Amino acid sequence: MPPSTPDDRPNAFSIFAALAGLAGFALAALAVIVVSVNDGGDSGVAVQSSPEMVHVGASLTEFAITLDATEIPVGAMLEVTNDGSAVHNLAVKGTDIITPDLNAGETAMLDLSNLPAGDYTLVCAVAGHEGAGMTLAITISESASAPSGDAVASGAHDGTMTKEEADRLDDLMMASMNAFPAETEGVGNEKLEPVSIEADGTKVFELTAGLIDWEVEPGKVVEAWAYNGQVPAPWIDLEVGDTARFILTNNTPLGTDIHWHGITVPNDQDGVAPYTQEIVKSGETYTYEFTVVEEMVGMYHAHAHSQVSVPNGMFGTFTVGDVDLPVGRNISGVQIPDRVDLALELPMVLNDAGVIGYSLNGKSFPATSPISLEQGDWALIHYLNEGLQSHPMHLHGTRQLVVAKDGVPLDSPYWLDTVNVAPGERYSVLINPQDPGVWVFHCHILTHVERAEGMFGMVTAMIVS
Ligand SMILES: [Cu+2]
Repeated sequence: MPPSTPDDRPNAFSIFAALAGLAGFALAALAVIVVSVNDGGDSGVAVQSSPEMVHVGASLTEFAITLDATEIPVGAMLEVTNDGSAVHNLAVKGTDIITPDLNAGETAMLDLSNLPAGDYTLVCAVAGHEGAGMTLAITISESASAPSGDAVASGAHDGTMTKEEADRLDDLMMASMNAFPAETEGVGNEKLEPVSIEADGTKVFELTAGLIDWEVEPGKVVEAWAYNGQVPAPWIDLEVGDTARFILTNNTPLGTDIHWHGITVPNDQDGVAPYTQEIVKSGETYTYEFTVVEEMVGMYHAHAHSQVSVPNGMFGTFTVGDVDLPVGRNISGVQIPDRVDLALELPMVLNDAGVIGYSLNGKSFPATSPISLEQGDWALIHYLNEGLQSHPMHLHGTRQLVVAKDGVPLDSPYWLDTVNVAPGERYSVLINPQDPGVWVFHCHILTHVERAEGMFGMVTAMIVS
């Protein structure tokens, strides 16, 4: 290829300029399309707004709508955030202007710019929520001034980032990781002890469902839905042949039931209202009783209104007996000793939604618990996915031997460094770290573990001494 001559350059530049001009035209056309779609008024998401467009903050909770101002200038947008724990939306009554359904923590824009001046009513259109109090009168007027403090967040990560901004983000990332392990209030997964044992040996347990304050990450306290005041719920650990009675008290606002996920129970104990029982209304109690007949790694959670209660914290681990370990066997060239004494058996409950959000055992990094082991220790970890997404769980420094799937011991255990766990699944893995150090242990969907301000969510570390 000949070296470029001064004569070539204008040519190359003019082609570039022409391409850039075309791209600019395409972007402008796209902007027009986006704006015109939004002008239809049927969508509250991802809008382009002119610089002078006024944004008014709106917050949804149980069961109230809170606005920065109820007198709103013509042409404004509402920036709507679900600060509650249930699903909500926001609509202008008598119009088709409505946001999508928002899960806890989600935000959408509601475009009011097509509405002429006048009086309107905002409501949450989720069944029953308007009647419960989610209704608010507003006035749109020519004379209203913009409320101070535009709350629209900006987070540009393009080529315009300054060195100062990059350094600031680097510092935040390092600080977030150096904050591990952080102390927070509350621990989940504590073993559930019987409140009494009947003469015939029946173990009687109490499970009380209710709303609690839960510190999910340092300083971030959410209104969780929980059994016995903890997230995850207490760990139920029985032996094959045990008969257990569970007395459920429902102090949550909605009706509920308990499904024993993966545990073999008679149909009338399956916990699915209205098929196998009546729904347990708020304030009521209900009793389950069954005998566990086989070894299992299971879970328990609400079935009715599960899309609200489970992501918000009503989930727990239920083990029966011990998982059969492949002792004395050779697995892909690795000899497992004849005797394996576990230094640790750890349920790791995965979640990604509701007020708990991306978390391991009810905590978001750096509040997740480190896994402390000594060189050569054996540990058994049960992944239990109570979330709405799959999570590929990746452990640095040692392979994971998958010994059971959904509580069933595998005829052919296998080694992985990343175990993908879909909603409802359980995987039991054996680890035997040999190299000391701090080894991170995290979901490998990177947005489940990092945001611009640093590491969070589904991360912990195995600390081998
Ligand atoms: Cu994930």
